[in-house]
Amino acid sequence: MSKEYNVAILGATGAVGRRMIDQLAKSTIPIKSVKLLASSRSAGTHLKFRDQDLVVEETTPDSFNGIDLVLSSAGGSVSKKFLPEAVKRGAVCVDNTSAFRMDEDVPLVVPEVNPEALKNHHGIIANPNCSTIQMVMALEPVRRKFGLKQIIVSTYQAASGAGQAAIDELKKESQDYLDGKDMHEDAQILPTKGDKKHYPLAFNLLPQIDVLEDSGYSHEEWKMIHETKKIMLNDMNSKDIKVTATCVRVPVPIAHGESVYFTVEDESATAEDIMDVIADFPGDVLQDDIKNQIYPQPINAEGSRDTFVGRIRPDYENKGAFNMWVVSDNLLKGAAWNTVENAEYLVKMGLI
Ligand code: 25A
Ligand code: L14
Repeated sequence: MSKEYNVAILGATGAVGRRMIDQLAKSTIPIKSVKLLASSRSAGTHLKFRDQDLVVEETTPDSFNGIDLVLSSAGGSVSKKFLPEAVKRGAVCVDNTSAFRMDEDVPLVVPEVNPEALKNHHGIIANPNCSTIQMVMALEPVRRKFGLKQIIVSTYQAASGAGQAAIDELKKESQDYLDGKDMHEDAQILPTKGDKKHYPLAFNLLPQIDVLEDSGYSHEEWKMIHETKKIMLNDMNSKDIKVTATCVRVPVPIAHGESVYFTVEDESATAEDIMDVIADFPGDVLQDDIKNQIYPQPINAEGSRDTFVGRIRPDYENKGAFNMWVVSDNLLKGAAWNTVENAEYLVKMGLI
């Protein structure tokens, strides 16, 4: 009989954790048991896994006794505290936070793009940032066929990237704005929880995601640059593809958009060629029919595991250069689904 796994979800009550429960329920992983872990705030909460009623438990190191697989999304500091404890107890962890992504011995994996990297794991596998995942999903087929020289990306990121509380904040601000009330007091989390100032997102745009660094870039922009290089080139500082990013929060609850400008090595590539390789790539859906006004939109991407790509067009003033528009559900392919998909690959590849 094939092995069945004891699975724990750390951060089970969050925006990502709840979707992990759902994605795990739909996955091909043979499951013996599921344990839901969160902070003391949520202990005692009842949540469903398939038709089982489960009670959320407060996380302690011993929560991981007997666990084979951990899926985690409770913030970087929680992962740093608990995942080494889980590994010590024999578990393999797929972590959705930024805690371990840049560690040498931690694979950073989008299964369609670099599944082989999973073989090098030492107990922890990192899930990339949501914005990075959907960008490399769109660009990897292009890189494989035509080579990539440079990427210039601007993001249009949904509030849910900052968790369930940020979605709630956006809704409250929107209602207050429509009611003619001041919404500045509603802003408690965005642009980023840990920072000194908070600004309303409703009817607004915030060009800050995560903390701003002395370099002038936000940490989210830094992550997009270095994670892309680690995933595509296995070297976070590689110079083989030039990458730069501007990350902007927009008042959309779920699903990120990205305007991606890129240049390819093979300058004979046409926009139609780019469309063809993207359409053939597993997990990508080409939505590019300008005659019929078809292009990707966040409200249509919400709830789907796919990455949607459209508006592919050449830069007529530069050879081998293109623009495109990429949309995906940041809580699914950007987080919960990519995490569960990594776990499916670990099982399929015999790596747990
Ligand atoms: O900046 P950091 O530290 O990296 O944190 C990142 C945060 O962003 C989310 C996630 O928030 C995370 O906490 N996140 C991370 N990666 C993400 C991604 N790729 C991402 N979001 C989108 N895309 P979250 O709110 O969605 O989920 C947080 C989960 O972590 C649990 N948790 C927190 N501290 C913990 C812990 N688990 C174990 N030990 C700890 N010390 C957290 O559980 C949740 O499951 P919880 O018990 O704290 O309760 C969550 C419940 O409370 C509600 N809630 C959230 N915020 C507030 C709130 N209620 C009142 N006031 C609030 N401010 C939620 O609705 C939920 O029911
Ligand atoms: O690095 O606030 O995975 O939108 C992804 C969501 C960082 C924060 C990560 C957000 C997080 C980001």
